[in-house]
Amino acid sequence: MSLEHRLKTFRGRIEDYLDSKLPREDTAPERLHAAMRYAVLGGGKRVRPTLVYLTGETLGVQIERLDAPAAAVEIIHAYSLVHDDLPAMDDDDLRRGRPTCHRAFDEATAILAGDALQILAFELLSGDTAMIGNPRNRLAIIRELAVASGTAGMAGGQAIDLWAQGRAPDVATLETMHSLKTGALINASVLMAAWSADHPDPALIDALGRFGRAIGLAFQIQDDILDIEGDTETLGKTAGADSARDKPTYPSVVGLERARQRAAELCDAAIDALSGLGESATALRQMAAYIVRRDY
Ligand code: GRG
Repeated sequence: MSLEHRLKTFRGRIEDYLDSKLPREDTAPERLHAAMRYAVLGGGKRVRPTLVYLTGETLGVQIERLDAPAAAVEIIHAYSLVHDDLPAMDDDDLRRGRPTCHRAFDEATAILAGDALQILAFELLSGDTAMIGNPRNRLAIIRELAVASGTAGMAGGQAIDLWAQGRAPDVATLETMHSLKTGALINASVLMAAWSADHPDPALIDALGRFGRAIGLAFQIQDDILDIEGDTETLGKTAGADSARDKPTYPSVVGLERARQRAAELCDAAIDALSGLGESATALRQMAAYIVRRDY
């Protein structure tokens, strides 16, 4: 099966699952539920759920075990986009080709929708009956997502991002910011799937962690490149927004050519990390290449 076919299949599966788990908009509080559904079901590439499914497939994990982790990471991602777009943060009007959540609803509703989505992710992980039964593994999954979302992950990276506006950080600081803000959730997607296996081998977790960290950083570098080279219609968000806001990006700090090289190096490092996994990891290797070649 080609990577494109897999992406399509997993995208369809996660759309249906998310739809079934999000609170319905005809139940109270209707407006809040409508905003939550708008934020999550409004498109998106579904890269993080796909990584959960692909990693699980590589390890022979039953797909039903992966639905809740895949949904939880996408829900956290959706909440982060809602909050990131708010006037107090990036103040964006366009996301996934439509008005941002606070534009479609209002600011207070968007804040609350983000908060409720964050909680919903952990409600799913703590209550889903199809996930791995072993409580140690389940706790590891919950912890993986919690750490990746908090100050040692996404929120911490966002704090550096806010600090960095109008400054000129060095490459190491920029890589830390990118790895935390974006890489941590991508890495967590891979590791949550690894913890869904019956007996995850520590060496395997280590290898997948190296893979996840490399593609996580590569993903944000490619995002920075697309902010320069992409167009608003294809991206579904405002192209050039980072430079307009005087935000340091990989290309603004090291130049476009070096940014491309670094993304390619990280793709190679990710593929290298999977050397012990043989044929079963072919789709994950293809995914690493997709992440640095994508055009939106
Ligand atoms: C308020 C505690 C607190 C946390 C919020 C706002 C925030 C923390 C973090 C923002 C993190 C963020 C928005 C990172 C950008 C990551 C990124 C590259 C987003 C775009 O991801 P894609 O390309 O988007 O996967 P789609 O739309 O395809 O899902």
